[in-house]
Amino acid sequence: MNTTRTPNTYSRRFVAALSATLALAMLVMTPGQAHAVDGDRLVTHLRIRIITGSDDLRQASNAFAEFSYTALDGRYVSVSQNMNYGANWPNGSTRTVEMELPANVLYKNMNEFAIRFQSGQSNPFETGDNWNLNDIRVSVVLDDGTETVVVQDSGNPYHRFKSDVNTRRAWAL
Ligand SMILES: [Ca+2]
Repeated sequence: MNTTRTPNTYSRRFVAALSATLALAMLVMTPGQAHAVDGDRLVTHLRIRIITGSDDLRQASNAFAEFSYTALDGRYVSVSQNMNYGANWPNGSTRTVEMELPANVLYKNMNEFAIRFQSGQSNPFETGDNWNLNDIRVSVVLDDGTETVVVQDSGNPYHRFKSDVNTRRAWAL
């Protein structure tokens, strides 16, 4: 007779249903969008959109995107890219920068994204530059072409980079 197997099957179904319910509960409770992405997907590059407020990123100043992650062998890796290469980002402008990443960056192994500001002078008489970041949106582009927002903040300004203080703003990923 298979009467001994029936409860077993039932309980397995029950466990499966319970697991699904718990997984759903986790999805509902987890803030942000991270849960929507399979953590083992590869991140190929970042798409960074920045809106400058009422104080520009002056010519000769530089804004760097910094990204860190844990590599497959456990090393902590940090990469950096100059976003404007000394070009002026005027008041109220929107700029989108693509940042290519090294191979084998897993979505679940991302650690931090940051913007670092370096005040520059286009002539010796200029004082230090300040820069108002009003809006930032960073999305990761995965190996299957899908895109997920991982950083989104805005304000007026959201962050004011000054020549000598508050030169770096970081977000945990
Ligand atoms: Ca400025």
